[in-house]
Amino acid sequence: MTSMAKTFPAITQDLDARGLYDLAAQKIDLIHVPGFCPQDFCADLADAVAAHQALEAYRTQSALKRLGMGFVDVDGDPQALGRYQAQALAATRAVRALAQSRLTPIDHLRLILDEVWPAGAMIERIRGAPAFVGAYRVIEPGAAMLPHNDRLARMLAALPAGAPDVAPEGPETPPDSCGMTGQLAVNIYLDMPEQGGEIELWLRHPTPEEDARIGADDGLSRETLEPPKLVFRPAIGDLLIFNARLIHNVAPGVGGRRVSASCFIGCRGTARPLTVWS
Ligand SMILES: O=C(O)CCC(=O)C(=O)O
Ligand SMILES: [Fe+2]
Repeated sequence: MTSMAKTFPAITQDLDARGLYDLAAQKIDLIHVPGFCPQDFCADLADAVAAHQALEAYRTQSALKRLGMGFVDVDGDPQALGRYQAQALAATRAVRALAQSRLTPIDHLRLILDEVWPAGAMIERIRGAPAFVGAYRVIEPGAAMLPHNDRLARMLAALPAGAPDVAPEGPETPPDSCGMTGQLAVNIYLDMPEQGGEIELWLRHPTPEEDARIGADDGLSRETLEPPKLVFRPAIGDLLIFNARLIHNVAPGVGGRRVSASCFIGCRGTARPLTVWS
C-alpha cells in the first residue's frame, strides 16, 4: 500500500467531526467555511460591536479591543477570575442580544459542534463555573499583535491552586492538566481591512521556553521566529478554525477595521463532549 503524503496546505471546508479531530491531531492545517455568516448580518453585527459602549481594550494586548472578557484577561489574578465567572453568562447573553434574535455566528457554531461531535458539545466549566463564550474583537488598522499560542492549561496554572477543572481523559495526545488533548481557535470574520489582517500560522508548537515566554509576555518577538508556514486571508463572512496550541498571529490591517467573533474549542477525545469558551 502506498502511503499518502499530506498535501500542503491541508485545508478542509467540512465542519465535521473528522475535520475537528484531524485539526487537533495536526493532520490538517485549517478548517475554512466560506460564507458562514451572511454579508448583511456581518455588517450589522460589526457596526453594533464597534459602537458598543462596553467595548474595551484587552488587558494583555491593548492593540485589541473586545466585547466580553476573555479568560486570557484573568492573567493569573484570582480577583479577575471572580469577575470573569460572575460576568460570564450575562456577557454571553449581552453579545447575543446584539443580534436581535437572529442566531449569532457563535451560537450557530455551538449548535453544529453539538450536532457533529460523537459526544456533543457544551460550555467549558472553569473552576466549576460556566465560562464566557463568544468574544468579539475589533483590531484597528496598523495594530500589531504578537505571535502566540493559546493553551487553557497554561492560563489555569498561572492561578493559585483550586479545584481541578475536569478529570483527565483523552486518547490522541497525553491529556494536559485540564484533561484536554487539543485546543482549537474559532474566528468568524465580520469585517476585514482592505489589505492585511491575514492569519499567520507557524504550524508548530512553541518550544517549552517559547511557551513560558508567551505566558509571561503575551507573545514572541517576530524577529526571533522563522517566517510563518501558512498565511491565509479570510473574506468577510468566513469561518476559520485552526489549532490554537500552535504558534499563530494576525498581520496588521491596512485601510480599515478588522472585526471577528471568536471562541475556543477544547477537545478531550471523541468519548467526551467538546467544550467552548472565550
Ligand atoms: O483573529 C484571528 O484571526 C485569530 C486571533 C487569535 O489569536 C485567536 O483566535 O486565537
Ligand atoms: Fe490566539
